[in-house]
Amino acid sequence: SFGEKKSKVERIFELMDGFLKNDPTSLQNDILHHVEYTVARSRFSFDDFEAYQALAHSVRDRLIERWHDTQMHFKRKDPKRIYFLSLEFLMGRSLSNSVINLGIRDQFADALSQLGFELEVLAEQEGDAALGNGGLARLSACQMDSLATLDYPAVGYDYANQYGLFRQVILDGFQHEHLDFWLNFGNPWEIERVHVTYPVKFYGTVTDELLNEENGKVWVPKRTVEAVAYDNPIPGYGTRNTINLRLWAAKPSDQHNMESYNTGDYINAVVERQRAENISSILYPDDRSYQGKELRLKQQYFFVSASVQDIIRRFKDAHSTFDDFPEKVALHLNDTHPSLAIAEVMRVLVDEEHLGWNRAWNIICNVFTFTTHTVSPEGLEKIPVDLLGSLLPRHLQIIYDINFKFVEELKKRIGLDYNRLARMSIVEEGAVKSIQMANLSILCSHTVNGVSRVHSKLLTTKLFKDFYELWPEKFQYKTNGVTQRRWIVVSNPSLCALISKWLGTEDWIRDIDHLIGLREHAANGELHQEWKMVKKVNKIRLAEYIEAMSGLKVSLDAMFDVQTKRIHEYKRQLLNILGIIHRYDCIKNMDKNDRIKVVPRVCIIGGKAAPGYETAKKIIKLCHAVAEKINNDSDIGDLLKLVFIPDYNVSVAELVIPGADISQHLSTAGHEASGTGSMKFLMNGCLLLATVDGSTVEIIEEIGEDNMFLFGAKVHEVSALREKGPALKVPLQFSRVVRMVRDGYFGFKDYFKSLCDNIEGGQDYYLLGADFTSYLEAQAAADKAYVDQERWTEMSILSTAGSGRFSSDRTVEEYAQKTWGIQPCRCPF
Ligand code: GPU
Repeated sequence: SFGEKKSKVERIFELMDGFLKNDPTSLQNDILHHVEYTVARSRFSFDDFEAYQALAHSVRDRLIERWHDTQMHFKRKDPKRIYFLSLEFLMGRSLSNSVINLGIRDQFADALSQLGFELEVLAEQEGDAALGNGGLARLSACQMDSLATLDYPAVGYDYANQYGLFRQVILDGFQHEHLDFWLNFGNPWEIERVHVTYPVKFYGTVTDELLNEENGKVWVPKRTVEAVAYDNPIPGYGTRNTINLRLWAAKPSDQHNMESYNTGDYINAVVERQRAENISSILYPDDRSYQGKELRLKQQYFFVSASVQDIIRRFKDAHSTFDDFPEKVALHLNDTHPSLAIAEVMRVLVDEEHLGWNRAWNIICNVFTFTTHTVSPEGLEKIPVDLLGSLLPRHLQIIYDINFKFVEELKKRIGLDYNRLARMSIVEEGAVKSIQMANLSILCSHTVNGVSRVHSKLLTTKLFKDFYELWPEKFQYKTNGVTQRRWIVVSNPSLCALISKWLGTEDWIRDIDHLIGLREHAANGELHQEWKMVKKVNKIRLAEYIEAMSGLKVSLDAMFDVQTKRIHEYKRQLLNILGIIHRYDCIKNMDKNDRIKVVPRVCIIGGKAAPGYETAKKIIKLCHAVAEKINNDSDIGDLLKLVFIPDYNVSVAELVIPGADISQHLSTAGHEASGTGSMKFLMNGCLLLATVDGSTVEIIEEIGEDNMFLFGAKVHEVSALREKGPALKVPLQFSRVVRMVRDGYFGFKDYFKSLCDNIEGGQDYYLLGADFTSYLEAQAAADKAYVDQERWTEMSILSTAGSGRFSSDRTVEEYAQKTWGIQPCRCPF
């Protein structure tokens, strides 16, 4: 009847007049609703895992509201966006992080307790999202958290791994790799976007016919797979902004290989199409080493191509000319892994948008930025030309063309210095002709970043010296950082509360500069008491975990000494183990009176070895063999224990780091680009025992040498030491502990032989022998400091207080201003 017909919008408002509510009853209703209708269990009977799922879906609903608002806001404001391309994101768990960032942790905890559940217990049900290997991958995750929190209009892109990083299982002290079926039980944190898909093409030929110089060429690909978007909302803290991490999953495409359908071979056609999914099934588990595998290249191109199509589609929705592209788009290459994006954008602009080479090139040079995470030339990706030419023939041509013009230009600038031209060329001639992806990335990016000051120095004086001399203005560095939301607020709630109490504010969670305020209380006896209590709580948590895992009981009075990170020769876990053997040997030879003075230690080591990295695997075995001996020696008791924590990942780190008294960062100087683990320990009031390498150099400036235990050769001393070869003097103590391993004191004599050979007789590339004495001295200094608990506690407080500079908020702020040229775009509440 008249006047009663409502508009669609009115009707919608009538039905949904606002956002989901966060009072206890609403939250409980939502959780039960998801138990019944999403998880499909009876609300009268569901277990912890099902409760977690229902809870996660209730949180997801709230994330989606903010995510929608943020995307709408960005769309309306159309700011310049940062597109963060990374082959690895180590997100870990999402539940606790999400409820904290949404500001509804306590509400959920209360609501759950009335239903008979504990938030912390349910949070343990979640598996880790391990779409990455180590530091590089976790850095991407920390930076996403900071980008969201600081209201930057950012999108992260990667491919969606079906299996994350392998699960490390230890049997008889040996590492075994098991598949991580992390998606088998569903993933409430992702949103499948069946309508956001793009075809990604491979193989085929490029027709010779040149449309004309301006219009580009025609690539006739032979295979197509479909990229389907899976969106992962990343909530900021203290803001409504919730940004997107878009992951692409490979699905069979209709356009793929039509002939096999037509020949009637239906079953084979289906099986072959199904193979498309392999592209996004697995994560390569070897960090820092490049293998030239076709599948890896496919993964890189797959996610890059889908992302570039997505970015260009979004741009074209709002703009009519590509000349505006650099004002709206910053494309970040997180290491060289996504650097095919350069050739892909060029291909789209030239071949599909017909902009002409020069116009396209100008655009390229103004949108790309690049960060490199390595210090070693061997770590740089080189893609064999044959491989690239067969998989992506047009991209290879484009790279050749870019290189041709570059080398011509270079000859004009530097003359015919053929050695230098060869070093700088994107195409490397040699036994295997290949594309030097770092050179391509440097050439095409307007900014090239290192990840610490020392790293940057090594880049400009060694690795990329030639490029630096040509374009000094391109080179910058942004010292890495980690997010205090994950590494204090989520992982160490007691410390979080204590910090807020003493600072009188929670502002440090959003603005880390406040943390420095702890310094003025560093000598306060009352704070000392509370600080020690917090450490104790975290040590108890860790000790319980160790006992549950290995049956080993450890003493809470002992110093918890932790080294957790990927196993690498340069990170020198072996130095740590040899130091432990030395300690054991000393204690064994002490009389009663001296033993009383020994500071008891629980040495904790954890980390994964790349499956094909034999030496790293031997180091893991050695750790177990030594632990077996020490832990079963009743003569030693609580004076020394050694524990290997298996399957170290983000959630294990959240447990281990807050419980550590001291942590070790032992890389041979000049080998760790930055190191970010140390920053997490630092935030948690853990003292550092470290070489003067990577970001430690800057940490020293904040914390002061007196509050850390430093040792070892400095960056500039390393090469001279190496040159000495067999003439290099090593201390007797070193030879003695190596001999114990060689002689089979810990068993497995033959198996460990190569480990010993690697570090003796002039073979000791990572200088374990050369650094051994000063390492032991630093350890002795740590023991001495631990005896004076008040002094130790003060050092611990000063560590946390000085950790502010190592927040990823600072890093991201620097990137935004100096590299990406982006502004915050805050969604109204
Ligand atoms: N890093 Br290259 C990785 O974790 N994986 C890699 O493949 C490469 C570097 C690390 C660096 O080793 C570490 O020093 C740095 O802190 C981290 O990247 C983040 O920049």
